[in-house]
Amino acid sequence: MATELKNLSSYDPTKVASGKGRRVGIVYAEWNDEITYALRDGAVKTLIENGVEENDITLASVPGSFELIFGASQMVKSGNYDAVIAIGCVIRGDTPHFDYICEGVTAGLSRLNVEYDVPVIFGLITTNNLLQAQERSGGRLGNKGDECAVTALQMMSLHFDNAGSK
Ligand code: DLZ
Repeated sequence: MATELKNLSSYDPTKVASGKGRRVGIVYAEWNDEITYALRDGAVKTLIENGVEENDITLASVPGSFELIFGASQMVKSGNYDAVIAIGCVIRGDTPHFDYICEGVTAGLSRLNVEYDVPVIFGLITTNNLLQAQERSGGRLGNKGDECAVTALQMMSLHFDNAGSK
């Protein structure tokens, strides 16, 4: 489903696992900080609304989205978190830099998810312009930070059911 058809902040609270007792690390990029701060704040608010203690949320800023890989990696390897949310915003410019950063961050965060036992949530907004980023960071289409928080809550309580129990 395209983001245009889904508000990033809407979710069914009855389907979201409680975050009570969970520890969450949030690493966010300073590049495009108008957007990333709004995403970060949305994630924190939604985690707290769903039971995560404020003291169990750790924030770390990195210069740009490319550094999210190292930041998330350090958080994962620390063993201190049940989930890590990586937040950044890459806006397409006139050079291929956009593609390199997006591909690098996607590959780096994907690798962490495969190699370690802590879910790393992909909170990277990739847009063609600033307006599209604003629409996804608390604007018309909701806040991707909220969506990342809900995803983290779900992934921290991932469990396997027998098909017969459904
Ligand atoms: C260099 C760069 C550019 C052009 N654009 C963005 C962007 O839109 N969003 C973002 O988060 N970071 C950008 N960066 C910075 C890189 O992620 C990285 O911090 C630098 O390449 C490191 O020197």
